[in-house]
Amino acid sequence: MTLPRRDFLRLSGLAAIATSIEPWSKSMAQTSSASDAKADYTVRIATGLVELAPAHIISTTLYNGQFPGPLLRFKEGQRAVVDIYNDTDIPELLHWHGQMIPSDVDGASEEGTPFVPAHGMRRVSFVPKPAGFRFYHTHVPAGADLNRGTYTGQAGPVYIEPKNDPGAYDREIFLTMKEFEPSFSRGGDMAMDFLAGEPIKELQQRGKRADDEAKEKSKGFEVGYERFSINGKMLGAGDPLRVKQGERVLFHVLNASAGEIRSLALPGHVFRVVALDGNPVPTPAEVPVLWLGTAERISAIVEMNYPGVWVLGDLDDDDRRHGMGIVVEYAGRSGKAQWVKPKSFRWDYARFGKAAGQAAPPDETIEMTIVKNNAALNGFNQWTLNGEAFAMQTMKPMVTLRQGRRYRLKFRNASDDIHPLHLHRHSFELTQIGGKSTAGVTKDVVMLAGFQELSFDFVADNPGLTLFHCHQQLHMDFGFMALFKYA
Ligand SMILES: [Cu+2]
Repeated sequence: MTLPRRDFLRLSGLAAIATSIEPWSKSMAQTSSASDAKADYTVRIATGLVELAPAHIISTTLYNGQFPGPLLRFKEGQRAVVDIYNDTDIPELLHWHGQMIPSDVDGASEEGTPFVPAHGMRRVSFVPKPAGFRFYHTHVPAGADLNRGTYTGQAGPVYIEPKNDPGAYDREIFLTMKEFEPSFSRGGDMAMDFLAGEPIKELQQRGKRADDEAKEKSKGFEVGYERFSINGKMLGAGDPLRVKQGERVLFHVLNASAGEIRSLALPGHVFRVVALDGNPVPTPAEVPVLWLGTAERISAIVEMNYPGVWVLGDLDDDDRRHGMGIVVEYAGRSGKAQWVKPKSFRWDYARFGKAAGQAAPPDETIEMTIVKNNAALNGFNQWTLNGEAFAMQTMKPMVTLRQGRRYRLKFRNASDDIHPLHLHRHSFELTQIGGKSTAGVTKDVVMLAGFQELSFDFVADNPGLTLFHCHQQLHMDFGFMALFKYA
């Protein structure tokens, strides 16, 4: 399928390189003067193979020839140097998701980060923060091209070691959940009913009005996948996670999908959630199932006290059958891995918030209403925020921030889709979600349920252009983005 949009995105990407050279020449000069020093890490972007299973070896773009990309460990507050080589034919961007770093190294062209040129390299240097579980991934738009952006294998975990580690666990295991072999379809089958809260009538009516007004009566394209994996292996194809009875395992789970929402359960076990998006939660709590929107991370401790051979897997039977799971095998146990469907369970972020918490009042509240225009762009849904779809041509900032002020963003979702909302270079505190007030849960991605509202607060404490977007590649490429600038 060739669509004009694809060429447009390619051209706009090149235009952004040209415009970014001048404003960032100063930082380029700084980085080149440090070029004698050895980099802490080298990341090489290139086409490679992933053996999802012996009979399913796929070709995609990878970091250092592997999926997931290597775990990069940094020390909080200690400057790091990373050399990024791009062996592909297209300019790339490597985004340091969840870090509070300057715009020129954050890895988003909309913020002014220079591209890593095709067949070229760029050295970046930054002070990693805050401590916790972060990740890195490509930030190029994909549009109608399913061989680009987060549809590829360009994702890997980052762990920023805190100055002091509490560490009430025996070992750490990183799990990256990821789908491969994407294709477009009309309509999807995303789980919808697992988030706390109820749809708001007014938003349903607003959504219906948009449907009625739309020229196209059919829904736009959705993306589906053939293969599912954890740490680059389909269920049963890789080594099992070998555990001992009584062990406390700290799982760091990353949903590195381009747009899917994932769940994870381990029969007979509970997850004690200790951090969301790498940030410790005020109220650690035990849950039977983890739910992760696109780009979300959960750190959870599992006490291994139910010996057997189990499937740690997604609740979706079809996705699990196509690979979304990993076997957990207790020492001295063998046999076929067992899956037991957990009881239905609603995911409620407020559960992990302060017990009787009220967030500090904001200096300013900004409301954003999200509307979907069915199939308005060559068969793709177009997304608007307060009536405006983000335009790559103009990159016009929507919001002007003043440093030091506390902003409350109130999102009203007039669509039936779940949106994993992401703010770059800042973290935010959830203040209202699923119809409830909350405080203390600090994140950088949050799922907004269909026809619901949520509010989060953030302090404008990291000057520079800042991107806000839905983390679904398909939504962000077709309008669901906004740029914030500092006054
Ligand atoms: Cu979205």
